[in-house]
Amino acid sequence: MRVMITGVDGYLGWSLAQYLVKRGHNVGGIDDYSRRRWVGEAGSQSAIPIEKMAERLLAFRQNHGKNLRFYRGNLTDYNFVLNAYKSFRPEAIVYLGEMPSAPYSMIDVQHAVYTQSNNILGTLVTLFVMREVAPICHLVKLGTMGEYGTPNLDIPEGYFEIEYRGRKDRLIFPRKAGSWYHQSKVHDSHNVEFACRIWGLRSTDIMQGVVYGTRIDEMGDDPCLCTRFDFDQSFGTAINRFCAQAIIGLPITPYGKGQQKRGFLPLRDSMQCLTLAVENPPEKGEYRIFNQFEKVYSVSQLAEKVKKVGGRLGLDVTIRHIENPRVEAEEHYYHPDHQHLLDLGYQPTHDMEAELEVMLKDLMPHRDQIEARKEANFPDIRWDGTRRPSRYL
Ligand code: USQ
Repeated sequence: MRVMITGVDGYLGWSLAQYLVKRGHNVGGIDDYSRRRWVGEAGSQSAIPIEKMAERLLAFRQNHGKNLRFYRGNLTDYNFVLNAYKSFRPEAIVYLGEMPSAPYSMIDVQHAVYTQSNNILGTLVTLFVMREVAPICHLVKLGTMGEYGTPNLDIPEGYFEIEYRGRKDRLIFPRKAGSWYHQSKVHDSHNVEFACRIWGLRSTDIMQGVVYGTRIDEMGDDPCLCTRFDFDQSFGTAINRFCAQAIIGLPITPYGKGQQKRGFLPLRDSMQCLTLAVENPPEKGEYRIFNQFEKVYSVSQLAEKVKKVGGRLGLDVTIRHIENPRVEAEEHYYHPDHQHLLDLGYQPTHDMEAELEVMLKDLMPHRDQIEARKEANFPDIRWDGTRRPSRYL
């Protein structure tokens, strides 16, 4: 298939391009390098050095024997996106090109407005372009498990049956997101569902959990093929941050009680699942929702795992709870369904500790790179709009 990846320079996008090309697909990509800029603005850098796009594309061709057709531009620019899709003629679009950080979106009004306009308008433009030039193309849209929040109910995969005052309907399960970023994904979901309903487009909306990991096998040993790895307070996800902390001897930082539960999955599982969605498209007009994660853990359980595996590798790892900079439930019920991808053949990586060992070993040679930006690791962006470093509890 011809698959266009928006956000191809990012953590997931660069990995997915390689995963797909190894499976025989033709891959195109769109990016304007915003992720590099945002992380720079956060005072950080990728722990694993990444090359400029020109070098990445060369290495891609040399290692995978095929070109990645790259289009540099902004996803909210209708004419640019129209021309890119006219030229590439995608059969599937994997839409990863959004600002993905909850803390970044909570900094102030400018960051909240930027996040929502970038994410929501970019998706909206793609929907219009699809209607115009690619109406049968399948949009695999990256949403987030965070759209649901943590309701005191089981979380279905998107839809649920409801009976109210004697009448029944099948509706989209209510959303209760926890940041301006997560809210942007909720708005995206509503727009995508609407476009499928009125224009007959087809889409899979992926409610993905928190991804961790440094590599997928398809990257081989060429350093030009590595994907980025962020560990700052905004762009590093919990486990990735914990591993970076373990490497340079900073205490691992569960926020508050550490009993927050989330669905987690390794990078290699994320690639497997996105590919299953691409290769098994929905019907015309269908809007379907997948909950994409391997297993639910609490933040404290993860901290303990990183400590254990780090200890095996000779690292002296400590865990220190800090004041939670976010407004979120620290103890709650969490039971989301995740059956659709298993039905399509998803084979979860069950061995988290083996994955953590790979990560820590991959990060060890880049200790200096992490050390140089360790100031950016500690959280000071607070959900009440103020900025001050969290205290140790
Ligand atoms: N957390 C800590 N300590 C840390 C970092 C995070 O306790 O040092 C906690 C957070 O308070 C939260 C949980 O770990 O309860 C997850 O935080 P995170 O930063 O790993 O993830 P989050 O902000 O939710 O966002 C990440 C991605 C986002 C994606 C989301 C999936 O950045 O793009 O949408 O994971 S999910 O969490 O399922 O909504």
